[in-house]
Amino acid sequence: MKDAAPQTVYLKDYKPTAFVIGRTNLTFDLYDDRAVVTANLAISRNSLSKDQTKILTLDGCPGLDLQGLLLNGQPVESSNFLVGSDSLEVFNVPDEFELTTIVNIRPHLNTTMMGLYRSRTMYCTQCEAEGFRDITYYIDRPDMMSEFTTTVIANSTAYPILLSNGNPIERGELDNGRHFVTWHDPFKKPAYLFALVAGALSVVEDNFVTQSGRNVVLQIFVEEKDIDKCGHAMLSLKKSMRWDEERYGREYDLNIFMIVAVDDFNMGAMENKGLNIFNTSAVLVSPEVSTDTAFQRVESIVAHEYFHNWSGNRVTCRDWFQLSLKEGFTVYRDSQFSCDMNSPTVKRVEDVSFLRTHQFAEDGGPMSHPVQPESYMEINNFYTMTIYEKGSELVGMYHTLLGEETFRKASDLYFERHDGQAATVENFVCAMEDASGRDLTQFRLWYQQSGTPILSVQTHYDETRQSYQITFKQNCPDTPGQTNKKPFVIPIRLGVLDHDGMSISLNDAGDSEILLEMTDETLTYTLENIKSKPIPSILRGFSAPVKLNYGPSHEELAVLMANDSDGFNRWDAGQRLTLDACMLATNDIANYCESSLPVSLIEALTKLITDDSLDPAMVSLMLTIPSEALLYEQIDKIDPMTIHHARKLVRSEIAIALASKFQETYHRLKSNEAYTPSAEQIGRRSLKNTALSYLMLLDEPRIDLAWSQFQSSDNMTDKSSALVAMVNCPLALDFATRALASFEDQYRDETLAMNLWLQIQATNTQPGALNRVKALMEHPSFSMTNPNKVRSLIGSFCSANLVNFHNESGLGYSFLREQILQLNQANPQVAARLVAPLTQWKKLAQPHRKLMRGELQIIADAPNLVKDVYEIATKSL
Ligand code: B3K
Ligand code: ZN
Repeated sequence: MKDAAPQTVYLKDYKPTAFVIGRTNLTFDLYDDRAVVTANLAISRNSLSKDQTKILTLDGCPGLDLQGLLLNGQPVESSNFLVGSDSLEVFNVPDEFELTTIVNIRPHLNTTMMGLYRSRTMYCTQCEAEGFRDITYYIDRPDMMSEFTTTVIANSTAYPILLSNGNPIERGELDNGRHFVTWHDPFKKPAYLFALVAGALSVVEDNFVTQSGRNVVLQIFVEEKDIDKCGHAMLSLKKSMRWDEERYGREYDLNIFMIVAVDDFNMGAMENKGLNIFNTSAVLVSPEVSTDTAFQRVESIVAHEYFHNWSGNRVTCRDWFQLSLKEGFTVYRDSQFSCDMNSPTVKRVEDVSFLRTHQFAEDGGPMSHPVQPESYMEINNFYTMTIYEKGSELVGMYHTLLGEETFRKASDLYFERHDGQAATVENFVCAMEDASGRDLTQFRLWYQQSGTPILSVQTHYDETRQSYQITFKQNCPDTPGQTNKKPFVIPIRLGVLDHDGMSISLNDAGDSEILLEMTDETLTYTLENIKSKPIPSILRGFSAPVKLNYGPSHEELAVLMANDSDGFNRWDAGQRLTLDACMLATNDIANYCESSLPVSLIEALTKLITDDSLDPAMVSLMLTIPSEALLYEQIDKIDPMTIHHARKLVRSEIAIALASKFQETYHRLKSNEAYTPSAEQIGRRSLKNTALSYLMLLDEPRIDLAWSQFQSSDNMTDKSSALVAMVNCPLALDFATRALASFEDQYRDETLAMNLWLQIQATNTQPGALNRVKALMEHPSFSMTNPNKVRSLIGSFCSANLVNFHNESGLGYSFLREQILQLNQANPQVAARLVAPLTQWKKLAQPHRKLMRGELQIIADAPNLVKDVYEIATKSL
């Protein structure tokens, strides 16, 4: 158990600071085994604060070894300051002064990947959320915006490249083989956006001319071996810069924009001003070692971090309760960008699948929290799908309600009003209100109430009156700390089809789609002059983040799937059909009954796969039935084995029923054209590999196709898809073993490809996965200190190999607990992320429930638990 429970921070306690740091001058003297950090801070009273305290309190951490403290150039007497474990207090300070601190820190011993640390041979930083205090004493909060000048000094042979935020203003040689570079960032920023990099890096350089004609130098720094994997990121960056000018009127502001790729990183990337630091997995790609998914991920993360330059950096957050202000908005911006660069429907489907599977689970679980949380123990635990993905949906709803033009006016207003400020969610809503003239009082509930609203639908057709009524009813389940929720504003995009699939016009103007704004608990919509019972297409484009409770017949779903003019709802109708099939199979298996697929489903899928006019990417998505994790969302007492077998049964039956179609499709889409990550090619590869995965489920699986694809393909998408297909096929064991060995042989030196190799084995659903994972932990390609590898092997096993993780022995759970406790001190953030699968214990059937809870309890009782893990474990019990 913890000695004392960590403190909770509350939104209601927000107060401006008593002092502000107008200017921050930093000097980093880097050595192999230490860094000496000198901070010279120009401090004065904060005019926004009434607090007249004479004590200056700076944030710090136990790792700061204070070597010197000067006030206006004079050493501060020992009676005039106090060093606490995570603070420095200076007494009797005047109203305006300069404070200099000199601290020694030990980056080479820093395994948390927060603050200043080493990744392989380089120095790098990660300061968001509260990592700057691990580097030096500071007022480390986002509303403390300061002008930074940073000098980095290091040995010129080991660290020829010395980077920080802003523009370089001076460089030179020093004694003892050392050199320095000074950087100045003219834009005031909070410390969480500070960055520093030092190392022997190679650079890919390009340039971009902004809409106002300024030239910006673009640089991507990587290790020499990766220099050929930067092209896609550079292209994505230039596209993002142009797109943000065109869609949001946002131009880049410094003369230089840098990206650095590091191997050891807790997340995807970080938007530090002018110096983005990226996980290598989010920047480096090449056709031979990276999948299509990796290419698309790079494009979207590069865009996301770049877009933060306005939504996050120029306008930052007042405090961490406003996190979704920058993250939700930026996710929305990057998803719009990806829609514009690729297929918008495919992107929407992917985003909604992710939201429904993961954010809905979070919202229905013990960590459920509003988009604007009211409290936290550890802010790093709140970089969640609710803050990011649900936050993005909220911005999307403004767009839907206000329309394109007004939404753009509102975002312009927001940026203009708050440029250079630390803003709040409320500021954003006000900008939306002021630009549109709408009252968004009720809309604010989306930020305050947690949980996923349920939208129930009932329809009634009156044949004699020829009228059709749709009644919507909303309610939102209780979530931790919140009961009796008020109704939300729910934008419902609606269309109506006749039984032949033709759109019915909904008003005199002949519109086939309308937008309803639901504000009360119920809403009834009536259509007159309807000749026969129609089929509603509800919540088109997933116009609100709600669960739809509506049970159309299979025939109606089949009509929607084949004819709805809204691509998203066509996909969704197909999902509902396959979901129903999986649920039926689950019941049949649980009751030891024979199970078979509804004929309507087979007919619908046959029609789908034989329609050449459709986008292959969409066909592939529609043939991909709901994941096990999504099925978990539909059930109260989850039995993982039954769900796994039911899903497998449905897939096998689809494979049998459509075998010849899959074969034709596979051969039709095989191609020799040179690889590009274009949406068209990605779509074709996706459908081809979906067909292959079905062909591997036949009684006589097409191992020949998989093997030859594995051997002959020149790109990682096809190679890894073939490998996955063989690894998961019980009859292809020998081939899978040979293929895994040959993969290892070929890509031994390609870190990212080897991570994929680990992941493919971790998600092998065949029995014995835990032992395979344990054996792989001894493999030279695995390392417990690299977050990517932990995620690839341990994370994937526990979150994406559910049938094995949930093995009734409970060994999967105890394995996870061991790994969490091992990482607890070394890397609190990675450890805390791993707890997620165990937090869902209440939804599982016995014995899983009891076993999972038992492991959570062991975690909660463990000595020296970091607050990251403590918060999640205790809140989940
Ligand atoms: N803002 C960072 C995330 C920081 C996470 C800190 N635990 C990356 C992003 O969302 O763009
Ligand atoms: Zn972000």
